[in-house]
Amino acid sequence: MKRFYITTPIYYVNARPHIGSAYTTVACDVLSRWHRMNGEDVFFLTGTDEHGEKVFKTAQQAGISPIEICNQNSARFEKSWDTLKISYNNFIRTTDIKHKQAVEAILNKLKAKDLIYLGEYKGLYCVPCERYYSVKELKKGKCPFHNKKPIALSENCYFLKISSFQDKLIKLIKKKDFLIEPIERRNEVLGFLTSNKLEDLAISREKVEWGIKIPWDNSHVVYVWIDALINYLSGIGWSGNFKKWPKYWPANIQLIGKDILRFHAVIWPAILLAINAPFPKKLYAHGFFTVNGQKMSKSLGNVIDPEKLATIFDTDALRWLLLGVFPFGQDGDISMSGFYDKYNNDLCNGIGNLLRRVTTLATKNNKKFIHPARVNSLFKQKINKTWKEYEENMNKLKFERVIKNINDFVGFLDKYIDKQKPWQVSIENKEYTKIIYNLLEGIRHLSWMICPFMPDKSNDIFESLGLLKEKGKTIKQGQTLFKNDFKKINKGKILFPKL
Ligand code: ME8
Repeated sequence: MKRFYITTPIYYVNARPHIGSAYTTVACDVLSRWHRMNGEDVFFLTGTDEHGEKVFKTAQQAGISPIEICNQNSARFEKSWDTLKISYNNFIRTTDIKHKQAVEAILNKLKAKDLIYLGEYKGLYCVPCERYYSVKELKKGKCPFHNKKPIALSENCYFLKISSFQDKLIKLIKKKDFLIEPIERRNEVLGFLTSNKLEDLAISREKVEWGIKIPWDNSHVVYVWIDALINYLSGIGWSGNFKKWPKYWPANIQLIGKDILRFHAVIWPAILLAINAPFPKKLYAHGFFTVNGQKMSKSLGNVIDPEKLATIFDTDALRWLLLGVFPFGQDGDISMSGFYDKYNNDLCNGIGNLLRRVTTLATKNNKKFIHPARVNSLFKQKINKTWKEYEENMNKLKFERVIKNINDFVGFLDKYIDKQKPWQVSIENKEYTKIIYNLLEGIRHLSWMICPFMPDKSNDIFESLGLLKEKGKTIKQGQTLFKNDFKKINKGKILFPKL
């Protein structure tokens, strides 16, 4: 069976889940469900990043221990992901003992290979980012992401010799053995790697208490980013065997936001090269969104809680809205008015209204619609074409285009009703049965199409078509054309009430 391993970043546990982390996680979930529908053996990993100075400070401010903060906030992430119907296979926490063992094993290996040495670091450190910045990288002396002045740090630390992997990495990216998408992000990484000499990386902190200790020197903890990246291996059960990688490794897709591209496109691959591990097949960095044109931040008070949104729109609809409002991979803007518009257009007046129209026509006189000998060839063409485009777009992570393909298909079905005017045809007439059969078959396909985005609404549609058995099928079985009978149709509930 084909395997598919997909990961989200692990989110900082000192913050609450917000619409940004929900965005990446929902995208991974849609892909996971799509690959499962295709009969693949999917492993979907997400989790929380629990060490470092930020967590320590948050705990101090709250007057509780760091692990208590981690337990509380990590549970919040799990709860939010449950609300959003995230079908993860494992939720990794970097405070898990197994993760610690994996980190220690890698550090010991790097040391044994003489790739680690003790030195002194002088630099500008941004605590919210948990990273050092060079003067060149700052914007007017401030962190480009947090708009805060970094602090000048000088401390002893261990360094990882990553410079020796620079040429190899450039080759791998150029040869597309390590795919970075979209193309702009690949160019960004190649531009960086070809015009800068990689500096050795500081991988420990001396004055930080909350972290995994360097195995041979307990006065240092592992730099939180090195600790965090290793989750992609420990999260699938790897705990230190360098001869046997877990069955799901390498990852098929590592999905991240573009803010953490360099860690995943340079540092993580350098570590993998150093330990001779296979590379993830694809790294995809999506864009960032603003809220009403503004950056989302605690100080502006515009951080959106996905659970609150889910109570307004319902979770399935929210998943659709998040991935449908702007192209994945590009930057965009979200707003409540934009969500309401899309909800009303695509869902309430689109899919919901279509389903109501068709089930109303189909439940007149309790008729059954048994698959006919003659089917509408235009329908056949449209369904096949829609699936073809859908699959291409889905496999390229062009979620908003998939959503457009679906909307377009809904428009086609609506137009078919308007043109055929079944209300002018007698129910007893064979033509009536044929029109409605075509429509029901179209809606059955529609229900499959929305399934990765809106799993429960998809089930509701199958239920009103009297086809609950569809749920147990793979997509290939579901995509067969005009083979189904519709014997127990019911109007069902209103799927998307007007808001
Ligand atoms: O960086 N638009 O965790 P984090 C789109 N722990 N996506 C957004 C977003 C926005 N406005 N805001 C956040 C970390 N994201 C590290 C990762 S991985 C080994 C360690 C998403 O909690 C996006 O996916 O700050 C981004 O990469 C991630 O949240 C950052 O999450």
